[in-house]
Amino acid sequence: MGPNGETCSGHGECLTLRQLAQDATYNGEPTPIAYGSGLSENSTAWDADFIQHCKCYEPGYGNNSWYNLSAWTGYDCSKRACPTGDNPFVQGRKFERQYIECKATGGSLRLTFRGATTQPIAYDASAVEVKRALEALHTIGSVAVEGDVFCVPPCTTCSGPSTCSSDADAHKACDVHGYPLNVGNFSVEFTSELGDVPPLRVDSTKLLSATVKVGEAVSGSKANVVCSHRGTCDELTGDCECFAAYTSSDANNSFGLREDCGVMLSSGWVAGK
Ligand SMILES: [Ca+2]
Repeated sequence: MGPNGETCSGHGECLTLRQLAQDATYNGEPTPIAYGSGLSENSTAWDADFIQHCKCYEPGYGNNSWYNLSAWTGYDCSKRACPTGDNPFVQGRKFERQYIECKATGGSLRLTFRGATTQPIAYDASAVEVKRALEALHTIGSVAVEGDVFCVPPCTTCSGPSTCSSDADAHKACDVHGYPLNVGNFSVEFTSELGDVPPLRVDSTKLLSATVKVGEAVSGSKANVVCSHRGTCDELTGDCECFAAYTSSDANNSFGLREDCGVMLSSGWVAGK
């Protein structure tokens, strides 16, 4: 109850254990569980529909926010989660990078990350269009996408501007100067979601003559800790109060918009203290 008697402080919904198990996630990935399924065959999970608990809202990235600080937390959803970041003193940790190999002659596909699904992405989309579709998800803040054309068949020999000598369907695999493009071979680097993130899921049912493969090129290894362990979390506001000399980073040892205390202001400033 909130101070005015609202369920889950007005920032969540009250669910039974059975419902909560159906909504379960692992590393942000939906992983529904049948409550009581671990019990022996003839037992009943007596409390499945009696015990209730709050499931707090986690709106994620929305309203053009640059960092995911909008989650509510606490047993009654009365507290705010603070931004997370990498530990600024550990070198060499990496953002996760996944590859998407795709060949198709038409249609569109959808990508799903941590339970959120994009609008249809055209088979011949550019890297900018793929990036825009992914960043529109509430589960992703920012990604870096590389590649030229998403899913068109490759061209062995480009014979002129946007012209493939061997395959009429592959004309989009040649650029306006008559050079082959990097097709069907995209990489997606997760620059806001830290740590080992779950794989992108592909719905290719609307793609024509498609083969699609998604995999992990680099497993994310950055820490994903509250206020980068360089500040304290004000649970009323969801703001990090950074220790002296630390400020907002980009999770990559530079200044950024995470508000996570993940970068040092300057070593000279510290030495002068
Ligand atoms: Ca991963």
